[in-house]
Amino acid sequence: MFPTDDTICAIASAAGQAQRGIVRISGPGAAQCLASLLVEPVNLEEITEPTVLTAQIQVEPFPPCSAKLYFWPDHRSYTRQPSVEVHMPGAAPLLQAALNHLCRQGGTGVRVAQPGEFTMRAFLAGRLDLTQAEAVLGVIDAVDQQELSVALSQLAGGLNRQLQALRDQMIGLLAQLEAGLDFVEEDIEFISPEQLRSQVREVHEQLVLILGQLQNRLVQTNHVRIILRGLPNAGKSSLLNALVGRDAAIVSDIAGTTRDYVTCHWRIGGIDCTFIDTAGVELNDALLSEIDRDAQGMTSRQSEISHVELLCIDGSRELDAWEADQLQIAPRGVRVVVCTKSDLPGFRPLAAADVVTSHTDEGVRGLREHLKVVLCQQATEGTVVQQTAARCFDSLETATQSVQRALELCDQQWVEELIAAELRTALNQLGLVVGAVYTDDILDRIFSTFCIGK
Ligand SMILES: Nc1nc2c(ncn2[C@@H]2O[C@H](COP(=O)(O)OP(=O)(O)OP(=O)(O)O)[C@@H](O)[C@H]2O)c(=O)[nH]1
Ligand SMILES: [Mg+2]
Repeated sequence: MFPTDDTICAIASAAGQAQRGIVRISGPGAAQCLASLLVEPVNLEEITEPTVLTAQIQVEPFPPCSAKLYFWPDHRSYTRQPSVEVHMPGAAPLLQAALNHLCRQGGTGVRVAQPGEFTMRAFLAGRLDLTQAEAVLGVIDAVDQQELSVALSQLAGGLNRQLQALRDQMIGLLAQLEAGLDFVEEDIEFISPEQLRSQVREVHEQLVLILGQLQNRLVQTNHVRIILRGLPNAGKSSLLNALVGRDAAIVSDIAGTTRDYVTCHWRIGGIDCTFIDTAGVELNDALLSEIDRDAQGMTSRQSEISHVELLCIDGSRELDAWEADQLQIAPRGVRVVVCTKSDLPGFRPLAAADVVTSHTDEGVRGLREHLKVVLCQQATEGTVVQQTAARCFDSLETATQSVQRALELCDQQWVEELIAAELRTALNQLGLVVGAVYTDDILDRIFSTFCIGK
């Protein structure tokens, strides 16, 4: 990791022609660097407040020029170190000469900053968390208004506040659980089972929400994975074939036709998708062969890595208990409920479900349009900077799974220790996201993508 006790300087304005350019300095020697630029000496030691000066500066071999000098003499700067910003004429040779001048005459140990080093100092000094540091880059890289608003809101601490509140809640819960474990002999109850369950559920709901936001963000740049799920014979494979307009999967009236999963590429509304047709969900594990069990395992794994779920329900027969259950559970990502076989007598649609018959192209047209809207919505609904979404997805997923396990444990007795362990795992993962726990490797990966001067 880079040292933080020396003085760094860099050109902070973009390359190219501009009327003004900015040179940025941070570290204990910032005031000395500033003094070395001034034509007329100023007693900088007397300045104790963040101050703006207008003065003549000179860097060899150029004649003096006028500059605005922003001087933070103490910790009230971006990096929480003495800092200076020199706003001067934007000519590239002049800015480069200023940098050379500072490294040679700004005092001992002044050097050119590495990419992202100012923001890394801000992070290490506790001014920003890692998600905000990534938002700095998000602001710089934003290509449209939407991306800029997302990055600005993350920079202002949107995601940070959400995560911090969650961490506080989990730390509080953990403290109560651990106190209970310490005084287990005395039979003191620090938190009732009902309170515990309700708080763990709250944490879980929040995590699922944030995970959904990250997933949405990833959809924008990655291939979208759409999974078809449902009971055997629900019409999943038929629906896939009808949607893509070819026989991608085998269809038959024998329940259990699809065993391995089938993937099929498709492009809709300018977005690349992969459909994943899965083996119908089998509920009685005891009756399954080994191959069927493997197929069920694959369905679950595919489900975990998909962005959109098409939950297929055969509308020509009564709603099954598993289907009713699924409709009650909040989906991991986006879910579209589809009632199949609308051409059959006795078909009864579910409220708010798409109605299809896979026997005609017309029968799936509505669903195709709906999918297009859902995917386009996703592509514009990002609430998290792309880099953060990519870095934090795994951590947040692990945290969510741990809290989910903790929630399941809440229904059992004498498991406080196990619940505490799950919460600790989740906390640790959230710590990685905000940077409460970090490694040099993580910092390197994040800050090396910055440009110099930021
Ligand atoms: N009438 C009618 N029959 C359909 C429709 N969709 C599927 N079927 C029939 O339902 C049966 C099961 O269809 P599949 O598409 O193989 O069902 P699946 O959900 O993939 O089944 P598994 O792979 O076993 O899980 C077949 O006989 C299909 O012809 C539909 O829209 N209308
Ligand atoms: Mg099938």
